[in-house]
Amino acid sequence: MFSSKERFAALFLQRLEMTCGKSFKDSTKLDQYKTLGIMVREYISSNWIQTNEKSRSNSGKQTYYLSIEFLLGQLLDQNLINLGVRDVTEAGLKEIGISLQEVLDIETDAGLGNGGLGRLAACFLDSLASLNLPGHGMGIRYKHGLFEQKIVDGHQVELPEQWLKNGNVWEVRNADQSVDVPFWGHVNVSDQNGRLTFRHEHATLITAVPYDIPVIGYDTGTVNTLRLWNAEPYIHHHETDILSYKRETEAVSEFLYPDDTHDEGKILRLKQQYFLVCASVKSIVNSYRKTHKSLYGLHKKVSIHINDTHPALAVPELMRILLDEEKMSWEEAWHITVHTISYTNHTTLSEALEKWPIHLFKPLLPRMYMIIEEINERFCRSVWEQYPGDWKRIENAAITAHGVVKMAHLAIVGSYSVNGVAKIHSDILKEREMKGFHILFPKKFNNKTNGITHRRWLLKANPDLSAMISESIGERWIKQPEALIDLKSFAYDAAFIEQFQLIKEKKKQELADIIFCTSGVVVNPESIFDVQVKRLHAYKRQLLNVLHIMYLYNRLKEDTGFSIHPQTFIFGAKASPSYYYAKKIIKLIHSVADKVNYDPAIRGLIKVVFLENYRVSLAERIFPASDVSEQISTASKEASGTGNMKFMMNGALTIGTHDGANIEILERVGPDCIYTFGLKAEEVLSYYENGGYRSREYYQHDRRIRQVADQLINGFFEGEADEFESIYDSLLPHNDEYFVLKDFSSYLDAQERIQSDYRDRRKWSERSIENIAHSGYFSSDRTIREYAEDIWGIKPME
Ligand code: 26Q
Repeated sequence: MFSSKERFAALFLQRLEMTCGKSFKDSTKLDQYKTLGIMVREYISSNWIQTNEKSRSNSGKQTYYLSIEFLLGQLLDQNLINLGVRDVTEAGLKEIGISLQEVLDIETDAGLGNGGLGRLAACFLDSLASLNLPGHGMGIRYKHGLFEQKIVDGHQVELPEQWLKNGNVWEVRNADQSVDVPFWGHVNVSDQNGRLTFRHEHATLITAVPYDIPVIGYDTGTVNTLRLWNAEPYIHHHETDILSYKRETEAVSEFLYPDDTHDEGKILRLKQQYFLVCASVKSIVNSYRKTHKSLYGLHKKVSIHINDTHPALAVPELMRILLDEEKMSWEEAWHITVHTISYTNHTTLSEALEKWPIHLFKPLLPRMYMIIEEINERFCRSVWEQYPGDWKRIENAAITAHGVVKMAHLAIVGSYSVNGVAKIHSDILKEREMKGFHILFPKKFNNKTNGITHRRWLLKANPDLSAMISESIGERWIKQPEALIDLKSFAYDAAFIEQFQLIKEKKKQELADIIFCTSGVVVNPESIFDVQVKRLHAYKRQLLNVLHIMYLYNRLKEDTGFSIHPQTFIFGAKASPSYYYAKKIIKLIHSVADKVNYDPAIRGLIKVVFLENYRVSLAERIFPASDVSEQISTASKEASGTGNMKFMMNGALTIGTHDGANIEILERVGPDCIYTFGLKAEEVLSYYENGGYRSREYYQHDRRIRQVADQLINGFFEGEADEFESIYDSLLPHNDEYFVLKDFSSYLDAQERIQSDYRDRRKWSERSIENIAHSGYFSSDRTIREYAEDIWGIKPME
């Protein structure tokens, strides 16, 4: 099908007529996109079947990665690349007058995630398949992914996202593998020949229908599966109010919840979690049963990984199957469960740790609750035996306490492995947040530093740079990203540097065009592109970035002798719809942009841009065009970060705090190739514990801080005098919880170092290339190998 451009073109035209019922001349870009998608599906179908058969054939162990989010982005281009047929496709389409790029641009992002955690899951799928590992994703087929962001007068407005409106060529509905998920009702307990039996009666059933998406490895025959569950009415349902039943059922897979830790206790979110878990565990067990008579050996052939605590109900659900259906003893069932499930923690923010009020939980999931109570009781008893009389220890570690179910405690107790996502994060878990559990189960805890798939974030996003790398060091890096280290010798090669600079300039020009088309702002492609793109959160400190811009503006206005290399500050961020403070920061960025961008006194030396609707496909255009990567979270707060790695891989230099994976980037590139500043995690945590920080002192003693803080409320933003009061209050009356003012001066120093270093373009490029050379470690191939070897015990398929 893809053997030559001529053959491809002929088949494409034929398929187009067959699938769209139109002649080529009447076809739209969407028709062409769908045709190409169908051809790819057909092309991989035998490999997909073969991978499935290999999985079923009883031999090796399988991993199932359960995640409430998979932030896939677009799939067509990546699939063509991984299959090695992109060039022939492009050439074939060109023969018949079609631009491949225009067809690719039609695809809407699959935005089934909020940010880091969801994108990590998507990168992991690519690495699993590319390493030939038997690992599959399981998630929810939300009808609407993360909201679409519009900016109206500087304010964020959310619109429902519609990724399925033109259908989805990648999914296959497998209704014959549907399973039913019970909610509500009650549990009938009876004694049958001396064994207690539990029957969940009068439950409301929802049918989970799987939609399977192929996950195509790079240059391998492996095609794994991402199974997304759709919530549909149970066919034999007999309740009188059928309409409200239908509505409530479909609501379960209707919307992705925005990352909102402030907005607690939504019962629909708990329904989603059990829906994912129950459907996934049942389908895993069903498929295991096809080749095994009993479930006693399940943990030897199956590993279930839970991505944060959102799928932590996998613990009681697997227990339920083993106890109630398989009639195992508690001890047998517990042994299997704890040897099947592993858990990744993605945060130490205590407000983000999931807790479900028992009064909501128990009526919705009565059997789950009973099992959790029993797990808790046995666990507390074992702690008591080890530490008799230590009530405090038991209270702190209990799974249910003070009217809530603590999902992190359930996940730790019910799994054999607990990992953090960067060294510092794993250390903080062990030494602080989860210290009590680390003492009880020291061997469970481990670190797996995050990674990103270099096949999307470099090979796909930056084809020119990729081609240049391959010309210099060969193509080995695509399958073995550590080979990027060979670029080190090119970092000081004049011809290489020159070519690298040309590519960066081209990418910056392309981003400048996007900026102009989407926001109307004209930016100078020769300016420093200084970029902060990530979810909007107080701890990520977009505010620190903005206050620095305001300082530069003031300085340029006041001091005519002061000049800088032109710098363009680019932001992209979605705020959770109910996160008031985060939305104010978006408005502030726009107000600063309005001040700065059109003030003739600034002479175009600084520009501020907010890119609307930040998402995976836009990110792919941003990283290759960046010079400076802003990773400025309050130390200890960002578990890892993964954007930092995407920037690095495209040659941007990091300005960052000693937080998350920034620390490991520093370890690799060395202090000359990264701009670090600010408090260390130890210092931040010690202030939280012992007090001693008074933001007002920094306000009083630093004129630069006083000026920018006052400007938030003194009418500097004309007609918006009250708009930013809450931001001002967060800094002063509320004593600046995230140490923005404390780190301000040190951040300015780092920015000044950037200004002075950027003037020596050759040196700057050397450092960029050093960053790329060291970025191989941050490929998710390395991360997934570590998971496979240390946690899951899975091996590449033949
Ligand atoms: C919670 C309650 C109700 C609704 C939604 C949520 C919710 C949803 C998503 C809470 C948190 C998330 C996402 C968290 C996340 O993305 N964490 C990030 O994970 C990355 C991958 O490990 C890390 O690199 C980041 O540091 C971490 O912030």
